[in-house]
Amino acid sequence: MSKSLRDQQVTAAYQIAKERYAALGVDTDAALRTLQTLAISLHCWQGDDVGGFEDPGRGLSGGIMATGNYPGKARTVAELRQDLDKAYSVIPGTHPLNLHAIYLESNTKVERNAILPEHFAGWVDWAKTNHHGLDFNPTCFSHPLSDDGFTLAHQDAGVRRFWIEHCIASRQIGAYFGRELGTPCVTNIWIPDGYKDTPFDRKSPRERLKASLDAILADPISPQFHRDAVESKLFGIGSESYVVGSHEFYLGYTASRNDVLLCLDAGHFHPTEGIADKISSVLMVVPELLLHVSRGVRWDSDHVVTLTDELQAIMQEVVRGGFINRVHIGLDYFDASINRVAAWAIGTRNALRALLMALVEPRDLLCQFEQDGNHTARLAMLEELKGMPFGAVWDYHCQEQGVPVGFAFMDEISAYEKAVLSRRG
Ligand code: RNT
Ligand code: ZN
Repeated sequence: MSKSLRDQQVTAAYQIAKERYAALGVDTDAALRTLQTLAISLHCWQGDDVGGFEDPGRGLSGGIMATGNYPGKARTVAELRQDLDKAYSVIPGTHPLNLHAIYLESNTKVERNAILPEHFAGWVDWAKTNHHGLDFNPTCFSHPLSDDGFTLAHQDAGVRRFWIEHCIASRQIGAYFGRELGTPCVTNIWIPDGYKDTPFDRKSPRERLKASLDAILADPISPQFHRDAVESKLFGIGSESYVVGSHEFYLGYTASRNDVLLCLDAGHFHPTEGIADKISSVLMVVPELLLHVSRGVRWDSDHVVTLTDELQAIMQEVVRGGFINRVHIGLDYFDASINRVAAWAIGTRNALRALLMALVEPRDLLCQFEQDGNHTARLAMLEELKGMPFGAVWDYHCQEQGVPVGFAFMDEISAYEKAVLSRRG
């Protein structure tokens, strides 16, 4: 089929979909205008299995794990950027990149507590060229001083101090990103600290973590440039019995301060526990949220994001609650068993599709049904919406944004695999 014929079909399908939605009081053009402004922070670490460039020989630790050895992993910062450029080229919209401290550039070894903005200047140049922001994370794992499973909550004051300094240096880098790129950087602290087996004392590590966080966050940075976030977890590999930074710990901590974002990772709760219903609850007491959109499968929390009910529920809550300006959305998964560029594209496109599906809900109608106590009509409408032609709206959006429509994005990624990825040793 010729491109112009395909374009005509996509446009014709959109016109029909637009009318179907208009009949429910939904303006799809307006929904697409909103979608265009929404940002999903792409996680750099999908590109190289959370390896980074600090010490390429060092394995991943901290209770997280990328399994698989699909060929073509990025081995250098140039390769990672090249792969990211490819991924961004098949995703509609403008989206920040989320970096970890181990993705620094330096000719000599730099201790984690000595990282500086200059080590990330190359990333800033690249982000400027691509007109998007950067987010950041201190890397409190994959390091000799985290090998016993503790960092900010470590018993040893010297070890704690090292990680406190690393987190302070990370905030400075985040502030530099925000100033340079004109859009605030979210710097998210996640630590692996916890015990494999049942602890006797659950309190002391939490007291130490609180004191460490207070020290890290002591100097305020203008929210115009920078936001802090903290991420909880229920358990990890090697911290099955106790995690210091639990959900209650960080919810309480962020609620008590009002200047730190709470990060909810979709894979960090009980296997059947979703984060969607937490959004409107925690936003009663915390100013803003960071979401790590991920997909838990059994005990693992980091599968490529698919268009699940849970993903849709998360985005519905963000949109329905009017929380678009209070929720920062990022991705967090690492799959080394498939084409890594495709993994970025699939997950990001799904997150955007779920946002679009939420944006084309007939809000007024559903609110009216609910106000009237007409729970039958509410149920019937919510079920009928599942058959509405949002796919035609999404395809049209991709076409208008100049990115591949439908499965065609895989043609580009397959060609890239052949031309670039398969030639990497
Ligand atoms: C780990 C956390 C954390 C990491 C990244 C690499 O369980 O989810 O966000 O995935 O920092
Ligand atoms: Zn996470």
